[in-house]
Amino acid sequence: MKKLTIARALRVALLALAAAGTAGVARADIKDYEFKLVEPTVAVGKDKIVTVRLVNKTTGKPVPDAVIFATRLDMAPEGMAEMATKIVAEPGGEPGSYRFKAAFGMEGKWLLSLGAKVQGETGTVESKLVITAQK
Ligand SMILES: [Cu+2]
Repeated sequence: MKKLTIARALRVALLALAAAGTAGVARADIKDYEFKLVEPTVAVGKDKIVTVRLVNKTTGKPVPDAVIFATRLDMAPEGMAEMATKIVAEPGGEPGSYRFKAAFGMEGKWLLSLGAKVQGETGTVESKLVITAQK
């Protein structure tokens, strides 16, 4: 009885390993994707637009239709992680580009944290980008 369970567990593990190997060959890894800021700076004030581009690092191509499920914008780089501002997705932009609208109430470095799902890939892309707000 116990022997049978071990044999079964081993078979499941081997199957999982084989599947992982195949997946690695057949498709890109989620780690191959990254967000990049189109502009590293933004003006201080309300309703400022931040544009990021999602690219496949191995091909250099933009990646459209990603689902952004998490965003946060705060002043962590300035030691003010608690100073967060509202950020909302903004329609428009080229395929592979993603726009957000936010209020930058203070000069300095802001940290934009993004979580996204890419079509056809398992796992999530997580990026932290530093934007400098200036007058
Ligand atoms: Cu601040």
